Amino acid sequence: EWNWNSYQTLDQINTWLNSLESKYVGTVTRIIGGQSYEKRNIYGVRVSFKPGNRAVFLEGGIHAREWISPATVTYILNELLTSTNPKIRSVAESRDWYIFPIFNPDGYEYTFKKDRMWRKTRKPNLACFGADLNRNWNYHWMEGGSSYNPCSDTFAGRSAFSEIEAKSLSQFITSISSQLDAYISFHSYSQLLLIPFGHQGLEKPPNNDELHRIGRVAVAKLFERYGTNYTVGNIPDVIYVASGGSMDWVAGLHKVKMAYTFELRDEGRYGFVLPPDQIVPTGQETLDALIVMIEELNALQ
Ligand code: 0X9
Ligand code: ZN
Repeated sequence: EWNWNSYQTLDQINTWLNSLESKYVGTVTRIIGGQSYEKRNIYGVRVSFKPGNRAVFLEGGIHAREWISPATVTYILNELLTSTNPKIRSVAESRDWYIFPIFNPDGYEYTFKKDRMWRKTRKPNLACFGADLNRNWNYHWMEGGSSYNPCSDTFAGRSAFSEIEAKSLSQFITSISSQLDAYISFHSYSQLLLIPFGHQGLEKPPNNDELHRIGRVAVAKLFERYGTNYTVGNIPDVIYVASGGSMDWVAGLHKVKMAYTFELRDEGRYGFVLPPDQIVPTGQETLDALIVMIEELNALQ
């Protein structure tokens, strides 16, 4: 049964995404953004309330065990479609939305069937399986925080875009890149709002100060709902050096002006195994933050 009181399986999420097209005819289009090693389609939706809007991309589930990510992304998608709150409605209708709850379907399925703590994709490499899908993108690939060891949880793949999930999704993102003003990626856990870039060295986005300012506004708004504390900063400053991430590729190559990564709840008490009764509160506070981010983005142009 579809709800946000429990974590939903890959099939449940894909069935729900598919159902939206006929429920919101003319507004929601189901998209196949890429393919996985085990030949699954990577499904998403485009939500468009009116013609001519520029777009925002929401990415979830690149790391399999971070279940709160797809749950939050589907929560946000549902609110964008159904909320009657005037602020949410006005932000929702100010943008086209490309929303992909699960970038790594093989890994997500594996966490339900075999190993709750699986992180990577599932393609065999020598003695081990999978690459870290957030280390495989072709922007400063393998420049810190990645491993050459196929058995490591941060294995970057044999080369940039060696993994079909990253390769095919990157082609889709390139095809819509001229529409994109924002790319927001959802991970867990640690309660951080991350700003590019993750590789070694000192590269910062050209609008770094603006991204910090908007980030602080967003986490202040997030705090207002339940008192959840977030820290904002460039990746190496608040978490660790990590190269080859999707957000960095979008920001660095396509120069999308707003790029953030949320590390959602919690701070480690439950970690990746966040109790399902925290899905709705996490969704609400994260939506609060997202709405002010897009209001700030809309005020920029
Ligand atoms: O290590 C990661 O990929 C992320 N942390 S997690 O615990 N969810 O695995 C941090 C991502 C940093 N983002 C980029 N390098 N773009
Ligand atoms: Zn992650």
